[in-house]
Formats: sequence, structure tokens, C-alpha cells
Amino acid sequence: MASGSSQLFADALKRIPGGVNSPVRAFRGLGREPFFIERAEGARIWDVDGNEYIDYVGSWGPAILGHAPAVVVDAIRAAAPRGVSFGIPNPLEVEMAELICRWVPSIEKVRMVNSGTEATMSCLRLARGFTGRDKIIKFDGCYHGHVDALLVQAGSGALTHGQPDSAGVPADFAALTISLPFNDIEAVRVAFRKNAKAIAAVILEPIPANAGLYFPRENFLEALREECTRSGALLIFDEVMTGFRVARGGAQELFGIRPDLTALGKVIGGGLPVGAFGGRAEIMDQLSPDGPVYQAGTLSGNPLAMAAGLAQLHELERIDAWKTLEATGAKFEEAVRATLHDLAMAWTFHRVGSMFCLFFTQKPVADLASAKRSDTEKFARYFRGCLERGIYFAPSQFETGFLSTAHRDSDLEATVRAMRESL
Ligand code: HOZ
Repeated sequence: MASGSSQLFADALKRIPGGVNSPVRAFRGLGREPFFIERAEGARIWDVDGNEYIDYVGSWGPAILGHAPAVVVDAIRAAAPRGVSFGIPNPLEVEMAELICRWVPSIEKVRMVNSGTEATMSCLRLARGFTGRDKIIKFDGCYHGHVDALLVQAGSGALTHGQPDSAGVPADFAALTISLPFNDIEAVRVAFRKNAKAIAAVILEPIPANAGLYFPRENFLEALREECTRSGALLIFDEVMTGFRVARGGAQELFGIRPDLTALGKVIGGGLPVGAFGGRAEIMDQLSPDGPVYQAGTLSGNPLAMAAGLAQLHELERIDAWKTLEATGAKFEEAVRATLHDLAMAWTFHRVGSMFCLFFTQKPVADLASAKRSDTEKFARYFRGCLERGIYFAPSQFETGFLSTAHRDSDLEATVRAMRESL
């Protein structure tokens, strides 16, 4: 029987491709193997060798209240004895749908799915069915899960592992995807001109967080909204990461933009496997059984996932978590900037609310090309140095850090100390 991360990884390599169930966990290019987690609580995780870490990955986003928050664990405990899966409607799905539509006003109707990938995949099919068009515009470095049409110039693990255009995606599919530099509205206008009446949708992370973290330039999102409206294409916001995190109503609330469709995931499930997609009722009504666009799922609206997600969302509202997260984020940013200020090295620090990223370049980062200027060898040394000091940041330059309401001032102080010692 395996024990210890190193033995577990050796065993995993024999039976699991790359030893991991998702490539971002593989720690490739970082000069060490992944560790295996035994338990997690609040802002901390413990590996099977007894090492303790302050965690800034938070399960890649869902753990906004920290790990295993009592409200979520209690909700799962209360729901489980009543049945763990029904495959038939349950009341919690209706409560979840009503809450989402209340918090995200662009969503008039919503379907629950099981992951962010399913959510974006369903958005694309629906956009194509609704518009009767086939082409999609996405942006270089944005990652929308492992959907065929969206693994073109993709970020996250696809970028980290050098496979932004995945093998196995038929060239005919990829040809329907136009990938453009983020923040380049002129490129978008040219693409619309060249493909008049062929573009079904523009999909983007309104705050890209899968090639590091960077921001839309002023008026970029507004201009996208205008171009889509003018041409009859749908604007799809992938808010799998930003939804319920950067504001109660996500990035669209922050920027005051109303997309036609929105993909959600992560926070919405309280750590259980959940996604959702929703938008204008006339578009959503194209879904089967009302309309001709097919989409389905045995586990969609699963009672445990709904219970966990609702408990997490209600708790976020009860404690006005977004205020706390902004305050924690601001404190962290101030401490990081003060620490890095004295060091003779190139850096750029980005933050929005509880999401952050440190790039090892002095030049502004506003798209994939500029994000790739970051010195990834320096990142690897910094990552390892922090890990040795009990701080777990995402194991790639091309990911984003997450704070939670469980991170305390003492955690932030220990983190910034470790950062300084590792640089
Ligand atoms: N979507 C996550 C952030 N880039 C990564 C999760 C994964 O691919 O395993």
C-alpha cells in the first residue's frame, strides 16, 4: 500500500496518465513532483507526509470560504441521508436557479451542469443553434475548459504544457474558431468584417485568469458588446472563475456589461462538481425539450451539489464576503508591493478582489504575448522556495492565486516573508 507523496506518485504514474487526473496538477517544469493531500481546512492544506501549507489555490477557485467550511459540510451532511442522486427534479434546483437569476440579472433562465467545461461547451452549441451560424471568436490565452472548439490558443494547463492547440481536435472544428489577441478590438472588428453573418458568438473570460491574470482595457468589453449586438452574434462571458468571486454578480456586475450567455462553475458548487450556464430567456428557450438544441446530464442539479452550493452562496451573502475579500486582497497587495519594491528584479503584480498574480517582468501585461514575457525559470525557483516555506501557490506562471475569507493577517505576513526569502 502506497504512502508518502513520492510513493503515491510512483504508483499513480503506473495507472493514471502523467500520474494526475488533470494536467495542471503535474508540477511539470517546476523541478519537483506533486504532493498528495490528506486533508484541508480553512486556509490550510496538509499533505500525506504531514507538511502544512497556506493554500492560495483553493481547489482552483471553489474554496472561497476556505476549505471545508462548516456551513457547506453541514449542508452536505444534512442532504446525503435524503438521497445522493435522483435524476429527476428536486426543489434545490429551483432554489439555485432563482438565486442565480437574482444575483446575475443578465441570466433570465439557467441550466445546471457538472463542470465549467460542460457550461462553456453548452453555451457554444446554444449560440450556434440560436444564431444558425458556426464560427466562434475566442481570445489567445483564455481557457474555457477542454472543449474541442476552445482548445485553440488556450491557456491554463494547455499553455503550461505547451499544447495550446490540442492534438485530437479535428482541423475542421478548429477552423471554425478564430482566436485573437485579448484587448485588441481592431482585430475583432476585422474578424467580424471578414466573416460577416458567420460568427455565432464571442466568448471570453472578462478578466482573463488562465495565462496569469490581466485585465480588459477601458472600453474593450463595451466595444465587444457593441460589435456583437451590431452583427447579431452572442456575447458569452466565461465567469467560471470570476462568478460570485470578484463581486456577487461576477465580473459583469463589476464592469456593468450584460452578456447574452454566461458560463459558471467553481464557487457555485461549494467544492462539489457543478457548473451552470444561463442567459436571455429567448436564447435559453432554444434548449430541449422546448427547443431544438440538445443538452442533458444524469447528475445535473445533483442534490448534494445543490445543497453545498446554496449553503456556500448564502454564507457569502450573510457575511458580505466580497467586502472581506477585497480588504484581505488589498492588505495582501500592499504587503507584496512593499516587499518587492526593494528587490532588484523585474516584477508586475496584478490583483482584483481575491484573485492575484505575480509576473516576473517589468513590462505591462495585458494579453497572452505580454504574459509570456514573464521569466518562467524565475517563477519555478520562487514557487519551490515558497513551497519549502509552507506556502502553496498555483504550480504554473499561467494560473491565478485565490484568497479566501479564511486567510488571516498572520497568514499573509508569513506568505510575504516566504516570498521575499524565495526571490
Ligand atoms: N480551470 C482551472 C484553472 N486554470 C484548472 C483546473 C484544471 O484544469 O484542473
